[in-house]
Amino acid sequence: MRFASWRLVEEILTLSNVVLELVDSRDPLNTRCPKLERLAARLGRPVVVVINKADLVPRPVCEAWVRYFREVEGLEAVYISAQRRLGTRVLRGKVVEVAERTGARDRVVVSVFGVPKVGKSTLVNTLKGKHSATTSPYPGTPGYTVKARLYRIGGRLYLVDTPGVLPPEGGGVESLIRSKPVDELDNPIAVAAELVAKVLKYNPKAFEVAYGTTSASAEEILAYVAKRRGWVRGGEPDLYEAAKALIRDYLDGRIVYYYEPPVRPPGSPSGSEG
Ligand SMILES: Nc1nc2c(ncn2[C@@H]2O[C@H](COP(=O)(O)OP(=O)(O)OP(=O)(O)O)[C@@H](O)[C@H]2O)c(=O)[nH]1
Ligand SMILES: [Mg+2]
Repeated sequence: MRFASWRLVEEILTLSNVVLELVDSRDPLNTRCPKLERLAARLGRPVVVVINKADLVPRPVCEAWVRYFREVEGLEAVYISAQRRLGTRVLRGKVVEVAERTGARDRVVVSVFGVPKVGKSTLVNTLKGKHSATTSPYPGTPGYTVKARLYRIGGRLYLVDTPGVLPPEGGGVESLIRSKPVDELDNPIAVAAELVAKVLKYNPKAFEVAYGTTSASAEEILAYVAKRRGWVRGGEPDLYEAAKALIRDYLDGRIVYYYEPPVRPPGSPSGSEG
């Protein structure tokens, strides 16, 4: 997996008037990128948290996450479904509003960042639409390693056409499944088991809906997936292939769960919540 170097991230941030940080609506806290947020803050670039895949999560929960980011974390936020093209008008409006507040004049340059598989490419394609073929190279900035181009995406808005792929932070299963291609995971069965446990904690019906099995055992779920897809090795269901398929299904948005935002940022000293 090719992550953007932090030097490149810094260069793109420097060119941007507004920074979009995509997160997965199913688990916003573990798919965000605090290091990007800190770097953008240091460079004085406003971040809009874009809660994507909102089609997978009830709308009131998405709205609660927007309030959480705004009120608890002090970050602008919107929710969208890049895939279904929902919320993109609100997103454009938010970008313009933020850009105006920060004094951007003629051209508003927008960049897209996020950990793997949060939907960056889908959003870039959605924003580019059909009639944004016009590109212009970056304004004369010698020394930039960025070869990316700007796409005009309507009005004064320009998009940096290469999204920044950021390394996942914070550990946990989200980091594991996003740290390398699924085929290169050292132990996909163990990773899938961890993912199954996490998903079932929030949505006991997730695998019934996704696959049609009511089992709550990771091994049984994997065996079920393997049998259903005809993956058998030496007479036994091929759990290894099933594990990789399950992780891919999750990343592709075919396994659904959500949780409510906390009252305070995780790890904050005050209060009793864990
Ligand atoms: N349900 C749902 N799925 C989405 C949405 N946006 C993207 N996806 C799916 O999520 C998966 C990853 O989307 P990409 O656009 O490739 O994500 P990315 O962030 O560019 O991924 P990398 O380039 O690998 O870092 C794909 O299977 C998409 O179809 C969305 O709004 N809703
Ligand atoms: Mg991509």
